Amino acid sequence: MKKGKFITIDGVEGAGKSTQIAFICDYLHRKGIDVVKTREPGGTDLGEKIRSLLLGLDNEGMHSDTELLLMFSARNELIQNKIKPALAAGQWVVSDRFTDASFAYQGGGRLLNIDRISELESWVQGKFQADLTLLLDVGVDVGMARIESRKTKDRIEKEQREFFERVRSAFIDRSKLYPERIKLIDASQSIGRVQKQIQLFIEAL
Ligand code: Z5A
Repeated sequence: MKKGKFITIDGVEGAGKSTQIAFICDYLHRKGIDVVKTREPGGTDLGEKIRSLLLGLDNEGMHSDTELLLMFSARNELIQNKIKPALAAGQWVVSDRFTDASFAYQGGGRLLNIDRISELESWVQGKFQADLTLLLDVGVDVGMARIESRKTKDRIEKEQREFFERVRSAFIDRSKLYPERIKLIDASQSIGRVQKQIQLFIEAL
């Protein structure tokens, strides 16, 4: 069924995901590969509505379980209606964030039970996983400084520094757990150096 490749990119705020996704898509296009770019939460009409609920400041009292369930609801829409059809048609899919973010933000940040997140992962994904995950790792302070000039913070961005330290640690733990799939890249380096490493991983894929 799956003819294309599925690449995800993750990391804390300001790690450079959007910057590097633009590079990846351009690189794949130049190789003659038909690529679909998407993001989480979101990426479908319904998913983008769920994203607004998740990140909107009018939902500040949202329960952590609700947050987790909404992440996986949006993910189900994205997998079933966009990612799987594209991969079956031979396109490559590049997603700005995916399930590792739920383990990092809801598991690490919100301290939700990892087994429950794994249950949802099995339910929504079965054995479906990314072929390659690029984890851009940068210190929380460096990442925050990079996005400092943005005017507004969304509901999750308003969390305390300790929350993002836990998120970062959870991401690193996952890269140790799944070294074949998750490639940890030092994103404190220049944009060009990060690109060079990404290029090597994509070539290998
Ligand atoms: N979330 C969750 O909780 N659970 C889940 O399961 C999922 C998501 C899927 C979505 O936000 C939020 O949802 C996110 C996690 C949560 N919450 N938070 N907080 P998002 O992914 O849409 O947005 P973001 O994480 O806040 O991304 P970002 O702030 O846009 O960061 P970025 O895309 O990684 O960075 P960037 O825009 O590419 O770069 C930021 C700036 O740094 C820009 O000026 C660049 O030019 C500069 N930059 C980039 N790379 C470098 C290097 N290497 N050196 C110097 N400067 C650089």
